[in-house]
Amino acid sequence: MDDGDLYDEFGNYIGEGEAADDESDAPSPEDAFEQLGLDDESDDAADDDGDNGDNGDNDMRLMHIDTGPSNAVVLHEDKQYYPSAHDVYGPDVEVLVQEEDAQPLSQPIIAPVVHKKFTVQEADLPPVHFRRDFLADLMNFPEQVRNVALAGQLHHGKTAFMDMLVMETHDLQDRLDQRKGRRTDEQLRYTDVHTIERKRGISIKAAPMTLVLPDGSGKSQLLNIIDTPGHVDFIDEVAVSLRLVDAVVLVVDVVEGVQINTERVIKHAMLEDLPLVLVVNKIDRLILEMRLPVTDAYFKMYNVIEQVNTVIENTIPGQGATRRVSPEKGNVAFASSTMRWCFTLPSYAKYYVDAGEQKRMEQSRGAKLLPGFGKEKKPTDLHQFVLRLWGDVFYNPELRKFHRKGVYDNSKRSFEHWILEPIYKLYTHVISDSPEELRPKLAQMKVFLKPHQYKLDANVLLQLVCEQYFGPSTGFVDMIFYHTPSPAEGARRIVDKYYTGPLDSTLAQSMYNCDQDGPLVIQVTKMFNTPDAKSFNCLGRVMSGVAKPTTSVKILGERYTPEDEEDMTTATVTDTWIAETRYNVPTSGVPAGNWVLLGGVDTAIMKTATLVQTKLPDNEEAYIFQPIRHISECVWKLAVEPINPSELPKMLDGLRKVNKSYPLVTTKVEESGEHVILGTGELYMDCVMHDLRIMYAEMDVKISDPSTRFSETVVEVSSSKAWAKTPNQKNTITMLAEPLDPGIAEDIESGAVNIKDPVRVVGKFFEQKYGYDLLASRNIWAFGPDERGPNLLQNDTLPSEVDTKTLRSVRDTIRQGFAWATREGPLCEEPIRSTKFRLIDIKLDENPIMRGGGQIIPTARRTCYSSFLLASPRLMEPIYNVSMLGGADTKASLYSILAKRRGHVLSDEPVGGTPFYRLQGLLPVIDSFGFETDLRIQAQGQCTVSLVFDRWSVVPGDPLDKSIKLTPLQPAGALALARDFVLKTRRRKGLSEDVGFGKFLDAGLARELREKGVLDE
Ligand SMILES: Nc1nc2c(ncn2[C@@H]2O[C@H](COP(=O)(O)OP(=O)(O)O)[C@@H](O)[C@H]2O)c(=O)[nH]1
Ligand SMILES: [Mg+2]
Repeated sequence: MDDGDLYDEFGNYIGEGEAADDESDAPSPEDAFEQLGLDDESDDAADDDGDNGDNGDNDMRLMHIDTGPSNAVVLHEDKQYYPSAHDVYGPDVEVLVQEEDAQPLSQPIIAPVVHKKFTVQEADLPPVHFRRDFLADLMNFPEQVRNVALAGQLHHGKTAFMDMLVMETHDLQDRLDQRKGRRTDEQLRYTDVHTIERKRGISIKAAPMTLVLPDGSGKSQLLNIIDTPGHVDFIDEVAVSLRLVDAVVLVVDVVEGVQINTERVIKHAMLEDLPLVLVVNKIDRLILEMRLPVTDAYFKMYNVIEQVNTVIENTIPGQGATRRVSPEKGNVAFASSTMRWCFTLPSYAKYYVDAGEQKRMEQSRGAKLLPGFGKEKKPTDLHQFVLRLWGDVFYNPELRKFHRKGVYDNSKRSFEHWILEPIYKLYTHVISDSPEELRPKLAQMKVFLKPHQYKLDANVLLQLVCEQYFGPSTGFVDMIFYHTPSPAEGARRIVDKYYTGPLDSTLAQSMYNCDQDGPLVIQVTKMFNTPDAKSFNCLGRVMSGVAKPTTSVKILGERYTPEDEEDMTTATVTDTWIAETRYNVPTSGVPAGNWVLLGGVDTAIMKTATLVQTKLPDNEEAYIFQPIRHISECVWKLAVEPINPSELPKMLDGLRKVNKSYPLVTTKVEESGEHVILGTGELYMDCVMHDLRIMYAEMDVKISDPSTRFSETVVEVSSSKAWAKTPNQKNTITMLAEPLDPGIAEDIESGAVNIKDPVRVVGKFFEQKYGYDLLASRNIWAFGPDERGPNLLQNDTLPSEVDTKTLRSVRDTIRQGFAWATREGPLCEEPIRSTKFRLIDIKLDENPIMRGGGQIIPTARRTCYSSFLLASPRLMEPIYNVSMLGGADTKASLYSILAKRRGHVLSDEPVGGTPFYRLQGLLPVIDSFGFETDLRIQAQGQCTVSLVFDRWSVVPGDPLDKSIKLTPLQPAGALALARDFVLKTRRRKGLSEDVGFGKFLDAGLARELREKGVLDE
């Protein structure tokens, strides 16, 4: 070390020995003082001396800013002993000075910035096999676009099917190859992005993607596909997705066949007039897992397809034939999505026909002679060939002829001969042959692999071979394009069915035509949270016009009507993306007929909304699209409460966001101040609570024991007329309550009859279906509590006794009283159901002021209540349909568990071609908590079970019977259940234990009833 290294330019010693000494000795102030004069270079050198350079030393340095003694006179007040924070940290750093420790030690004074991420997202736009600007161009041609949803039962392979399409369009292979260890075999699940979806391996949110895929003729087509969850609890996501599409792609596992959710999806699709195409998935399971012989495999597929057709026929009796799905029609595809292949009869037949002359055929498909249809030289007619590939059509290879009957020993069904056998052979060879044997055979089929690939795992090898053998899913794309309507054709169905405005307006016409140049209308049905869960993006379908960023729009909520504009706000669309689930592609505009993901409009939207441009041409009025008609009902109830009461506003904000994220969830506040969340089932609520606690509110939330919604009903006609006087004693209303005929409540709820239709139409419905007489059917005033409410208000007054004109003047107020009464019944403030209220007499004051709303509404309500209480009121509870699939030895567990929980089994049948059984039963929702876990434990996980809301059923026992003694902590007896439920519900809601006839009955009526002995003292 020479002197230059030992001394700095100021002559200070910076050599090693001294520095080491410095470390051990505390630096004297003078040292520190001197070091302050060091320039950057020596500073670095000092740092280099050792990583554990003395921090105290550093601090000292910062504390001194005086640079040596000076002779200048410094006034006392100008003296600066310490540097200011600004000097030390520079201008860019915000400095907080805190007097006292206000926070607990566990909380950092300056909290680190946390980047929250609750969904898997691509960092950049991933490479794709098409050009993105081409995709954007294609959107302008509705005839080349299709909007479809993948739907079906849980684990039937929808997400896997989507993965297959993603792999065909996205360049992800490199990324997959980099996976190591156990992760190599993991399914991609590209459209499962939410944390819970990844953790639990099921889809819980709908996931849209827009892909450009080639069809059979090599032409590029645009597919907007939405992958929906299959779990029965999340069927609300299916309902909102189906609003955006023009057709449903039903995915069915060929082994399990049609299951409960498959049924519900088919039913919904049929009732909404949605075209349906079928994908029979997991064909590989028949070969590898079930090891079915070729003929049995054919029957199994046939059986599954016919199951679908049976459900279709049962849903729309008499029209099933036109909506049939069948392979020879081309609307059924066969697939094995994990093996990444998919074909339809036309696409498979095309391989043969395209192969042209027989010689090449012989080479490529192993000595199969194509049928000549009579003339040997004539090329095979693809269409005729396809028609003969399904059903009981047999092929004789020697004669090269089709027969209706298998007359020859070796004649097989043509589907087996031409399709199943080659696939079986392919699978068998790949799995059992050595690489040397395999290579020539694969070469015959025009499949060529790299040498190292032959050594791969059988599964991976199979996948590689199948990928080459079957090629891309052009069959699927063709199926979609030939059998589902384009957005332009599909728009008519959507507008006719769901648009509430006049259909002859220019706006409606422009939507019918899917007109890009028309005024902007977007139907938004689904909200997706951003990865940090702070806000939402809204997915909608552009019905007319072009959705562009920075456009101002009017957001019309579900309660908007041109007369009542309260539920309307304006906002500016900040972004219009093409939604790809894991990433969003920004665009300059999305034209009519396509889906758009909108940014910047989420605050005003709760569930669904209609967006229109701020000013419509010719000042036309805008109307909304109807809210979604859901397939399921929310009956599962949970009360929530913040652990720290001061965090209530935070929880409310969280609840608002949960409400946006889950289409069917409802939240409300009970009179007692309890916050209640209603959902469809256990898993649903589990996900809701996860999102509330972890994503949206980030706080601890206490929950009550789970409970259910109840309903109140009557089982007899009121034992005596119930009347009540208005508070001014000038008017009297008299009513009777009675049960509705079975089926009416369901018809009203399903929309089979609509109170908004003309009286004639509504009357005819009740006349024809339920045998109402003409007078009664024309006098139906209202359904309650709302248009779809399962109760009925009927005017049964005699025109000879009541002046019709005065009666008409109070009709609306009586309706309102009726709606109020049916919304909250007298037993425990749960909605009334399946009850008819008949207005049999009314005395009204001459003076209109004396019969105003303030007088009539509460009195009508009280009359409803008293007639209700006099008609043997009963409590109703929701019932789940239990559907289980499992082996023979798991059956007993279901029987025993159901019996313990007031449930029972309805049907028990084997699933053809498999060792499984399918059992169906009923189970009260209130006894279903923990049922699934119970069953899984008993059956050791060998079964799957789905619980879906099925019906309302009367709880045994009289809820008003005071003679029943209920002992705390003991289960109530069978006939005491109703009373038990009513009392518990009342207690929870903070109501008095006594239902209180006195509160609802008019004093005069009560006296009258006591005299008659109808009412106890
Ligand atoms: N054997 C076989 N398994 C499949 C196939 N498609 C999907 N699976 C498996 O079925 C399970 C559920 O698939 P997933 O796509 O998540 O079902 P989803 O609920 O309909 O979305 C996964 O374990 C897949 O590996 C298939 O074609 N063959
Ligand atoms: Mg899925």
